[in-house]
Amino acid sequence: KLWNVAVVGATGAVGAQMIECLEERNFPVGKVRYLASARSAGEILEFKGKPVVVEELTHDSFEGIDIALFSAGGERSREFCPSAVQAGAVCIDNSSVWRMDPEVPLVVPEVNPHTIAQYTTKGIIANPNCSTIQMVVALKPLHDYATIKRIVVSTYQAVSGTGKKAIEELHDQIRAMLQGKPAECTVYPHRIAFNCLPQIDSFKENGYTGEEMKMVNETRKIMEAEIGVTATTVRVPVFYGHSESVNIETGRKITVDRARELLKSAPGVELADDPANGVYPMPIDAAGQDLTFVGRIREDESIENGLNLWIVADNIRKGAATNAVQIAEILIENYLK
Ligand code: A2P
Ligand code: 11C
Repeated sequence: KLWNVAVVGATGAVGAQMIECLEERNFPVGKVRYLASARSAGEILEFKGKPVVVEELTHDSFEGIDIALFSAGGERSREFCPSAVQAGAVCIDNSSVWRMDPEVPLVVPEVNPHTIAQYTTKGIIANPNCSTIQMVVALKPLHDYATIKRIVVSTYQAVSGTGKKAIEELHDQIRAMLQGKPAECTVYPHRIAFNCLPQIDSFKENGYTGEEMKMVNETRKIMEAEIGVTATTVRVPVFYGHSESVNIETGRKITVDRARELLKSAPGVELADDPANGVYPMPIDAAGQDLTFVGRIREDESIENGLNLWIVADNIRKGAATNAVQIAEILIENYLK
């Protein structure tokens, strides 16, 4: 059977990757519809070599659509997911607006695929934040073995997480600075070229940013456990691939060897941990890949049961588009008729 699929935000960084993932993974697509703002209406993109005209997103965009992949910002998801569901589609939404809704499953296929069953309540499945996805993919096998009590994470996040305009801003600033010209800042509050910004999203009352609180709350929902999580999220001048320094405290000991063994056979994980030979995960290797790379595994010698890990993945692929298409694959395999 073929399924009619709409990509909402088809002209964006994640939307473009969703299209590529559907093509690469040979998702059984019948009709495909590309939706974006009025600015892009009429633009011609492709699906498997055939032209597809981008249409303006409206409440009537979803007739005949079985699956709607949303990545056009939270406001569009809030306004248009209900219309898509009304028209009979299941939404897989990459924004943050539905993630913490108790009636909406928040899904990472390697971690909690069984929760997809709850999609029937609202017709929406939420795709988690990119930095959360890669962390839980790597931590789930360790949690199953030794029960994670607490996570301390610091991130090094690529500009592609902000979208197309931020990718251009980093390019433009680097070019300007190398030519001795001033760097213009429009997307970020400060220069990102040759800099690090300890702010992703806006600051909340507790002093943490939105991105930091997403890591706290989404991790607990996806792992279905009351794990203590504390995060510092930082934007770095990298185009693709988020990196994370992760410290975990567990209920029982995991040795480095055992952690490597568990991660070697874990779904979606590639162990890259041979420091003697200079092998460890880096964004330049993870970019364009669907796996989550884990390395630099060390015992935390300051506590009884703790580990340090370095976790890297392509934030646009596994962190967004690939995860959404994987959810769609499970949906058609096990749930939709
Ligand atoms: P458009 O290209 O027409 O602005 P990114 O995250 O890379 O910035 O991409 C955002 C995506 O969301 C783009 O496809 C963008 O379309 C889409 N988008 C932004 N605003 C709207 C809107 N008001 N209605 C529909 N799509 C929108
Ligand atoms: C970033 N993680 O790297 C953000 C982007 O909630 O899906 C994704 C925001 C989200 O900027």
